[in-house]
Amino acid sequence: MKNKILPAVLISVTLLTSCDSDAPGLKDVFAGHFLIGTSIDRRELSGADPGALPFITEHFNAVTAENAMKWERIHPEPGTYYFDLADSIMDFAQNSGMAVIGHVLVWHSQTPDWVFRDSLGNQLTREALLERMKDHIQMVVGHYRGKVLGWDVVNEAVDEDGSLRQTPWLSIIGDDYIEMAFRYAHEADPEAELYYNDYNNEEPLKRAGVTAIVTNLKEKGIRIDGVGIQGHWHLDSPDFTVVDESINEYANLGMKVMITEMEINVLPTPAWLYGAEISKTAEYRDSLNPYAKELPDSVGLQLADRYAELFRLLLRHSDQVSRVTFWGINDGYSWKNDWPIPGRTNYPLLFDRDYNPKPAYYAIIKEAAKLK
Ligand code: 9MR
Repeated sequence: MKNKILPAVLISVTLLTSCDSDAPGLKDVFAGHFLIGTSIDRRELSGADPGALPFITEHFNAVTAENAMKWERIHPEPGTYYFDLADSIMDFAQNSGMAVIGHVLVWHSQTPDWVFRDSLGNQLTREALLERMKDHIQMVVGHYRGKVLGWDVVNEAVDEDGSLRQTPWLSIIGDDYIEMAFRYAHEADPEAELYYNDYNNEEPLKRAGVTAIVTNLKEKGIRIDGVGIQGHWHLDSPDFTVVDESINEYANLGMKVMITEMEINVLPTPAWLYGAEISKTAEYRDSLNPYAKELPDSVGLQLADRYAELFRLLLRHSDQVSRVTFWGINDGYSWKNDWPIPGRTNYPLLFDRDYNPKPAYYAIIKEAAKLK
């Protein structure tokens, strides 16, 4: 927005926030309500973009490794663990006083095929796969014991209809693979919070599936602290009333609720590609990439309204919501530039590619200011 004429509705917001600094740190604005997180990956730490790390410490007090702790990265071959990148994230976060979220222990995606097979290529037995899951969790959680605020223990285990997703974890181990993962994680770091994390789990059917998992774990006395709603959302979907209902429903089960991977897609996208099922993609077409040069002000304002609505809701639930994490530091870093359609220019976050705050940033700051 720097050199543009601000739309009239925004001038008051900008004046309101410009007295102490150009753009107060989000973490300070929402202090006392919830942690404000971001994902972080190799690019931010590499030094290639010198603005990245100072920007992160200015605005965020929680980080989630976008990819560095996933099985295929941290444990790509049997018996071989690569902790370097995840360790750098940990060091950066600790030196900056930020909370670290571990992401992720058990997931169907970004998990190498060998995990489910023996050295001859045969499918593992239930016992052997449980052993392998336990070793992995002990090694990774154990490595960061005492340093991670909480782990996404199981990710995306529920289908849209609320049933358990068909994965090798489910077919080889059976329904109890989820509870076993939580048991192993708790053994490996008894102090760490443990979360179930998913996308679209604000929608009623999927929410019912997640509720069943939480209820089962609680009935068995297995530790689970929270539910992550990823929040890969759009200008026109979901209707945020489902988020409102979901926060209440998960919180009523005693769960902390977190929005864990949030962004709001502004590009035309077929509804069958909503969510985050990364095996689904569509081909690039210019008509699906209408803002290749810049985001029109009118769409920037729509995005601001959408974020304002969302943060009004989250602030209303701030006793139930413990963290809100954005999936990317600025528009240039968002995975939404390449998924579900590769090569697009998307604008789903609060800051543009030069770290300038967008109208959406000022809109959520304004929501927090109303409570002061
Ligand atoms: O943002 C991540 C992207 O860089 C990876 O290529 C992708 C591959 O699976 O994973 C993205 O993050 C995913 C997260 O770990 C789990 N929920 C869905 C996210 C978007 O796919």
